Amino acid sequence: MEKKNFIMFSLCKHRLLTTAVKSKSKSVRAESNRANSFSRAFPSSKSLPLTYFSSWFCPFAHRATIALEHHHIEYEWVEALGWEKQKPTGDEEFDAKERKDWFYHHKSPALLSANPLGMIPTIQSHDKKDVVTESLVCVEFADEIGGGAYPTLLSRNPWHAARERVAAMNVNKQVTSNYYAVLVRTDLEERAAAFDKLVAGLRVFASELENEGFWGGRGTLGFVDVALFPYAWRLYVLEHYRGFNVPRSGEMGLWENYHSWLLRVSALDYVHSTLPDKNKYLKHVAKYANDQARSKVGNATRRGVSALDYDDDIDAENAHDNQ
Ligand SMILES: N[C@@H](CCC(=O)N[C@@H](CS)C(=O)NCC(=O)O)C(=O)O
Repeated sequence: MEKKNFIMFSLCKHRLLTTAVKSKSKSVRAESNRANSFSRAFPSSKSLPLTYFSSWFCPFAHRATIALEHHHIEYEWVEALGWEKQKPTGDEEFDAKERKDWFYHHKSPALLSANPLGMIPTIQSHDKKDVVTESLVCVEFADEIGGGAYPTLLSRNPWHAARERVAAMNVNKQVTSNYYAVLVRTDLEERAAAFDKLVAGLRVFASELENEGFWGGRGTLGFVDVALFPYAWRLYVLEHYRGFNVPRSGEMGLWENYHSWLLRVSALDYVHSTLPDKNKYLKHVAKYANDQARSKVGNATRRGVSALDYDDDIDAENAHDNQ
């Protein structure tokens, strides 16, 4: 049903990255009646795909990908972030004898022109006039342009939707930021404390699961599920690098419910097709686990604040510290 073409674009450092252009076939769109609703939402860009700056490894972007796929929204995927090892040039304001194996992001020029912060996910309109950033906002955006052929991820009931937004913010606070803390912090006790907080966050999430459904008793995938899933799916890396395991069972079936939810979401066709290769992702995460990653979330976590509290001005100063 889906066709993937590959185009190339050149990066600022004259590098080349492969960019997957992903689009839904016309028949799928006809089937879902989405074309009509799409043209209602975007009268000037009728059936022209969105540009989706993303990256195969990014759990934040994974949220946006799932939301776009859920609604069968047509998009062009631009693989916009890469990594490169940098050696000191001698001009740095730190001792060039320090380690030389830090990884920095290089970014597609098109991403930087759409979003000067160079963050993904970033969704850009076909005419390049509008952009959407921030993963949770991208998920809501997908709901808004989805056209109604598929259930919205955020409840239509404003009371429920408000509760879901708060729960998703808690996922960020309790799970997302502690995921990075467990990987990046070097103090063993801090790592263990961060993992306990992460498990506490999963417990709060799982307390809203029923046997067969999704968060909050929904019958279909929802906003809070999408907020957590990319992290929940990636927790095997904490077992691998740190030896920390999410409980398999206990607490009156809470953990069994949690794991069956994880399997249920992973098994949805349109989610399954978005999962990265497990070994490839493990290798990618080694940069974080070995204190080599110099990304915004990595730098903020090393500074001892939430991964989401990145601040380029402060973090640029600390970027070369090992702690
Ligand atoms: N708060 C953002 C965080 C997104 C984020 O940190 N994305 C990472 C990739 S996983 C990024 O774009 N990093 C660029 C950088 O570190 O310069 C969101 O929810 O979308």
